[in-house]
Amino acid sequence: MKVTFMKQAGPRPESSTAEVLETGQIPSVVNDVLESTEFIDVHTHLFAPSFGKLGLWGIDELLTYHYLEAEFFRSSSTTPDEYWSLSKSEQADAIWQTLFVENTPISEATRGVIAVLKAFALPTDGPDLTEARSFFKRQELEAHVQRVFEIAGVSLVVMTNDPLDSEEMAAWKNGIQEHPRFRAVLRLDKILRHWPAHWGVLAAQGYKVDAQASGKSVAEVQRFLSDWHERMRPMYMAVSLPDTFLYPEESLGNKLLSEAVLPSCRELDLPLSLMIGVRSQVNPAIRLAGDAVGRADLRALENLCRTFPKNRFLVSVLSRENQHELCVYARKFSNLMPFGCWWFMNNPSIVEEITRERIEMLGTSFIPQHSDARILEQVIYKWSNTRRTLAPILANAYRLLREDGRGVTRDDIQRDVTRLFRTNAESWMNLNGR
Ligand code: FIX
Ligand code: ZN
Repeated sequence: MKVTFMKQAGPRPESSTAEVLETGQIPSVVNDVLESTEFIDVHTHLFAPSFGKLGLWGIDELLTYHYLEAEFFRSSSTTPDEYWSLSKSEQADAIWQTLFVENTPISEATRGVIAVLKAFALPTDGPDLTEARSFFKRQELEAHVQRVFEIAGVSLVVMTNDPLDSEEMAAWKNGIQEHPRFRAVLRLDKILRHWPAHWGVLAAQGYKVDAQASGKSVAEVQRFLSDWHERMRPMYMAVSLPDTFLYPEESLGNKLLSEAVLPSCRELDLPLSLMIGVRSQVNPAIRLAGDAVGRADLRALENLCRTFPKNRFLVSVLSRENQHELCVYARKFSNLMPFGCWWFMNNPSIVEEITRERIEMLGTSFIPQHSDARILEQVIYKWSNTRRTLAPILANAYRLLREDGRGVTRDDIQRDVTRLFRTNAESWMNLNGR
């Protein structure tokens, strides 16, 4: 029996946002709310303009994105060595020729470039990049950043900041002008995954650490983290972990994780982001494009959430096979916040599958997506893809809710979208408190 219902309270206000929507109205209202709500992008590799050349933007960077390089090497006879010997613009020309002229750009990453060109009314089927290059050359970066964020419907992006990267270290030490649209993150891969190769950098800065992370090393790493917390005012600390990551397990990384990083996160009231499942450099010849995915044993995450109940874990997993487990663990541990459809998961067909499952199992208590943008203009297509993919999923969830006996209003939809793309992140990262 189809249940129809009406809100009992008072006369029906004229087209108010509190009015219960007819089934037919739901899709357009969901679209409207998604389009009109500015999102927080919790994980990118973008840099504020004051970081200079560290921040990538423009057509040559868009085309030499490692997602496109991976696809280029599949469709071109050019060897990786030949490709790396080209200049940036020659590389971009080669990728445009192979993936956009000699082939139809129907992959997610190539369609992304087309969407960016369209957003700036630039030709999407030109034989070369002349017009696009002159357009980007004319842009003044700060104004361009504002325009790109406006088109993308993003109010704030969270960067990925490596305190052991020499270029970035120098930028921070010279004093970085804070930018209202860019917030920092303390990325700790070098400390937690490559200590043997990097402890020397801390020692050179006067921190009393050693190769075995013994003696004062743990306390000194904590001092290092609090110094960088002071300098960066990060939203969270972060590390990407291999598919082979286990916890507990005897390792330098796990020692520093449990004895230095997690205590510092508690002390500084910061979440720790774990991005789990990368198989690094399975094909080093294609550099950044050479990473792959592996299914991880998420019992490591189970053990961390249980062992450190006062720590907040922001988690994204790279393997499709780990997505359901992550949802289940999030139902078990309220100190676990799943976020995003990371990297090889960031394809509409898979985003759809993951997001449906998360709504069914977690309601609105997760962060659906992040862009992982490495080039500024990528936020335009990464977020339009997300809005396009999520609209029918949300509309369907509300249609089912109505069929099951409870109507939905525009206010309900706005509250849910705001929670999914803003307040979950704000509260977990304590954004407004920093
Ligand atoms: O570890 C990460 O933050 C990954 O997102 C990157 O390393 C990766 O190269 C990437 O760009 C994924 O989209
Ligand atoms: Zn990333």
